[in-house]
Amino acid sequence: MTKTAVVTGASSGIGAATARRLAAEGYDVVAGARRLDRLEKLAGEVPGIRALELDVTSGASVDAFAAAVEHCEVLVNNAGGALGTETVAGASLDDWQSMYDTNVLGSLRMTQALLPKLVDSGDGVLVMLTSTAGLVSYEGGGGYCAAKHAQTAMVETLRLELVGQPVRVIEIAPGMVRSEGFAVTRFRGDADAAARVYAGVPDPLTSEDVADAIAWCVTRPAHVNVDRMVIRPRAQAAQHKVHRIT
Ligand code: 8X3
Repeated sequence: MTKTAVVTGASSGIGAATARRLAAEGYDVVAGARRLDRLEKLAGEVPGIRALELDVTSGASVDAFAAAVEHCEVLVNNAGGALGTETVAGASLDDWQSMYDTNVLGSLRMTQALLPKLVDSGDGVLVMLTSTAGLVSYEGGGGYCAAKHAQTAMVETLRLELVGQPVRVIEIAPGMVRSEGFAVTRFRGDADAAARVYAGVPDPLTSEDVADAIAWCVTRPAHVNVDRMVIRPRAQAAQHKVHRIT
């Protein structure tokens, strides 16, 4: 029986790259996202990917999605993102609420919906896409850092709670990734501001680099749990220590 991998937020960036990569590894991939047109394009290009509409902020959508997944060996909780760069003092409550709902509660909804199938598979893998923003904080990143720290806490808790059950719990924490859309969304569509994030940085990570890391962790033997993989470009030694060529 071919194993099934579910990837959320699969219409672009790390999610799309992960869907492609896991399909290449031989999984049946169920790719979920709100933008069905993009998902269907991806599914049309890559054999082994099925497109299924998914809004991780909606319990009804998550339930319908999970009901359409017969069995599940891998769940990649990737959907999420950053909104805004305001200080804590100046931040919008709506932005914080939205980031918490997508990154944290979205992952929680998906985990609750598919965990029984991961357990039933006898060799399940749950991957949580956090960020280096889940490990350290930085100015202007308050809401995103808070949400990512919450996901880090969730994945650590889950690993404790699931010990003894046949499910690996893996956290992938990328640093600077030049992925389609991430910075543009954060800067509310300002492409110039988004481009400045990566200005002069030789070779930020790509979505494919992160997908490669995910695929490596997922395809280890069942007894090997990579608890957390922190992955940054060589040019980023730490959150604030970035080499730029000017
Ligand atoms: C993205 C990494 O540095 O923009 O998750 O917070 S950072």
